[in-house]
Amino acid sequence: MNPEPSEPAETPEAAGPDAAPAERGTPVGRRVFLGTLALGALGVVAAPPLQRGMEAFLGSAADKDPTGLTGLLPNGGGFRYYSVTSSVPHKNATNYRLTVDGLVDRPATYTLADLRALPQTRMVKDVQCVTGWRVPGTPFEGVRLSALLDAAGVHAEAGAIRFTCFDGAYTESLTLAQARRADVLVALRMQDKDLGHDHGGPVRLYVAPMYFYKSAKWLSGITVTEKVKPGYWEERGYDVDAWVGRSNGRDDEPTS
Ligand SMILES: Nc1nc2c(c(=O)[nH]1)N[C@H]1C(S)=C(S)[C@@H](COP(=O)(O)O)O[C@H]1N2
Ligand SMILES: [Mo]
Repeated sequence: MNPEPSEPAETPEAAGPDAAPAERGTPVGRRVFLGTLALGALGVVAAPPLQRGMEAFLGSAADKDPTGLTGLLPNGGGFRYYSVTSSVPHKNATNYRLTVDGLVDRPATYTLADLRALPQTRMVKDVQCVTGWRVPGTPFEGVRLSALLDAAGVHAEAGAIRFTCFDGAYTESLTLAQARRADVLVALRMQDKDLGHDHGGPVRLYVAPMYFYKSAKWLSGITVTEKVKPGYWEERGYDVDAWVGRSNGRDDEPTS
């Protein structure tokens, strides 16, 4: 699998690991045209689950925006919306829960209020997607993952973390050493605002030194395991160790 589609028209993004059944916020310009071509090619090249997701997205987008131009407007932030599912339940302070379990002494379930009550860390670093787009100087704020791991009491034989999401499909992984880095957050805020639904709110992972696919949105589970189990895109060809500029055949400037 080519980890770096050079142009969507030649290598539709839907065929690559960043295939986005619902991608919005594409900056106006050449990519808009190419992106539109890529959408046109989808029916031919997409795997059936992605195709279903795209059809669902196009259907719902058309309901709200008969001009079809919503997806072509700049979103002001340079981010693109990605989800591997066609819809994701909305969670808020009332019904959001994050579980920490697996090889730990003290499994725990956190509400949003619980997470907000813990010490918060703010970092400003670049975001880099493996398909090429980059958003410089993005503030993220939340609880260090290492703090949640320390609170849980990780067993000596543990070596990795598995992340699960309330979209019901996406997964990610880190080694325990990566997970303990000070620049890995369970993020509650992004761009100095509470994380909105589209960016994975109310809680997403933020792995600053790695390509953005590691930063699982709609985070609902942190399971301590013995070994790394590759995540959603990693099972589909992306590098498990996703250091920016040192993986996936790319040479981007490091983000931190
Ligand atoms: N649950 C979930 N998390 C996810 C993804 C996804 O599809 N589902 N996509 C990943 C990829 S490839 C990127 S580039 C970023 C996109 O984040 P954004 O939608 O906030 O721009 O989320 C990452 N986390
Ligand atoms: Mo991505």
